[in-house]
Amino acid sequence: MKTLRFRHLLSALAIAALVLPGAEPADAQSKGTIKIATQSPLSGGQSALGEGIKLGAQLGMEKFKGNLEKKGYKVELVPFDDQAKPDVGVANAKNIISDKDIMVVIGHLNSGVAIPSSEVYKEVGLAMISPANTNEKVTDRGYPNVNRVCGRDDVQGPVGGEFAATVMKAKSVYIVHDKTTYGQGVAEAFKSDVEKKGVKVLGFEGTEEKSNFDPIITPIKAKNPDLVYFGGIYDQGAPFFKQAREKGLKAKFLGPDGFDSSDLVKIAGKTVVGMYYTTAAAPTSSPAAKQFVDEFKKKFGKNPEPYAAESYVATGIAIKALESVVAGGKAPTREAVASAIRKVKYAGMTGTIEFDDKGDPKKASYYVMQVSSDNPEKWSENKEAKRLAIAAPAAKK
Ligand code: ABU
Repeated sequence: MKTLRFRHLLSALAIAALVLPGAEPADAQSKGTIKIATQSPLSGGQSALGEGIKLGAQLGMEKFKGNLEKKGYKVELVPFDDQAKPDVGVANAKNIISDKDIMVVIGHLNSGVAIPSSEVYKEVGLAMISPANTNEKVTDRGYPNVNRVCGRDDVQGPVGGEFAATVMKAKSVYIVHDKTTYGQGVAEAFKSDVEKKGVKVLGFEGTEEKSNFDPIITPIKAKNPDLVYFGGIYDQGAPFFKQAREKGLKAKFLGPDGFDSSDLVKIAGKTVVGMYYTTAAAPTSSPAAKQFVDEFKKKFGKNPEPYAAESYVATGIAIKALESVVAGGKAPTREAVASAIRKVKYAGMTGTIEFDDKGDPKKASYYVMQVSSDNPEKWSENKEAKRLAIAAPAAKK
């Protein structure tokens, strides 16, 4: 008799758990873990931008993961440090694909790291959404798992070329690049555009030098160009421009989005105030970004670096795709998530993003910015000189 009463009590408790307010809904039983990885440089000279990518994804995950948790999934972020090195990115990528819970990678910063790492992701159909990689080869391979939320260097180079010729009114330019896939690629795109516009290219050279630029600056000075363009990233370009100005070079300076970091003025100070750079990162001074900036500062105690907002948006896209995959009650697969990402239409702080059939945003924004202060805290106050929305070019054969 006692046993029967005990059984009734257990049944009543089970029913109460299903119907009482505050009881967990049936689909909130644990369904496992979904992980999103980031890959970006968290150490070394480019870690300001790399850490921004990680933190942007972290904030995005905290903001958007609620619906997946309600469905019963534990959602985790797993950050990897690719050190801006292709071999490290590839080694991390092999570890990433062996963790079956990782459904999306948000990364990388460097196109030269993203391209070989995404060959590894492709082996298992693992989706990558890049917040920052601008080299055209990232998406021109036409891989179904590779996407980016930013623009491309075959547009960014000509945007800089047009600005150099028509607004800066340069008649001659000396072009230096860092010999990487990104730096050399964007420098070549810039060069071919300015040549078409009649700007004389007095030199085009690559260097891996990081600290003593004397042997490059002396011949540039002798040629006296109106403009010096550096295709590369601030950790190398900032000391180059600083030394060039200190050695008396009078030319104006221009660079691509690798210069879009507050660390540029931390390294080069007043010598780069007034210089221009092109970028595909949306300025965070816009009203649309205010909430993101406030939340980022509150959580991390510092300003978001450029491309942190794009990383936040990329994470939002990943989670929206994951939600659509698990909506029918099925466990997510990497192939299903990659395919869902291509179909997402996402309205976020950087505008509406829809991918074309090679993984580029159908339309991307490009900006020409001018450094207005040597105070790194004021990086987001740099002056916007030009803004363009341009459709993604077709893949190059
Ligand atoms: N686009 C800025 C970061 C450099 C890169 O794409 O390699």
